[in-house]
Amino acid sequence: MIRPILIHPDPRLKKVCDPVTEITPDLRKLAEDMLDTMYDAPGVGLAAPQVGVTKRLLVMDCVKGPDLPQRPMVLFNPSVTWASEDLNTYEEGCLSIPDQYADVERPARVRVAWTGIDGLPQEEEFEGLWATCVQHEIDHLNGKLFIDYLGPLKRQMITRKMEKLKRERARG
Ligand code: K1U
Ligand code: ZN
Repeated sequence: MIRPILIHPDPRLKKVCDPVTEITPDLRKLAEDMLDTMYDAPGVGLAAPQVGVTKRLLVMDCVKGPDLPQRPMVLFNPSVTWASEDLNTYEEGCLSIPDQYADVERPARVRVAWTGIDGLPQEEEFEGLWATCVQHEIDHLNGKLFIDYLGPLKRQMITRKMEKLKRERARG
């Protein structure tokens, strides 16, 4: 099921999300819906607050190319356990801030620990777009958006554009 994606500014996108204490059938269904919503958008990641659920859950699949097999990933309570000193700059976008892009500098490689959809602990090192995406999504779980890395003028300009977009969408 495709769920509506919240558009910035929205107080739910600024909240520090709550840890998941038990992976219930409702949360498994939410993870499935989030993957459907991410592929439909299309996007390479999605965090639970973007669909209005302020819990520490994200999904991602950074495999690009029509002939490559998908790699849908579901991460409950993800945390960065190690970050490389070398940095990488990527022109990021966000499904909650449509059609706006900006360069963001982040660690080039990160190790991330999380609980899988089967309830088992996992840990993996990510690089390239996967590393950028997992950090962008963990930021969402901490109420942080990629525009928070920009200067105040750029951030304000993008926020005003999003307010206008929301007014236009509300009018229909
Ligand atoms: O969190 C989100 O809003 C999803 C976002 C993730 C992301 C993208 C780029 C860098 C870091 C994090 C997106 O998926 S935006 C859409 C996008 O980048 C994309 C869409 C289709 C194919 C490939 C990329
Ligand atoms: Zn985003």
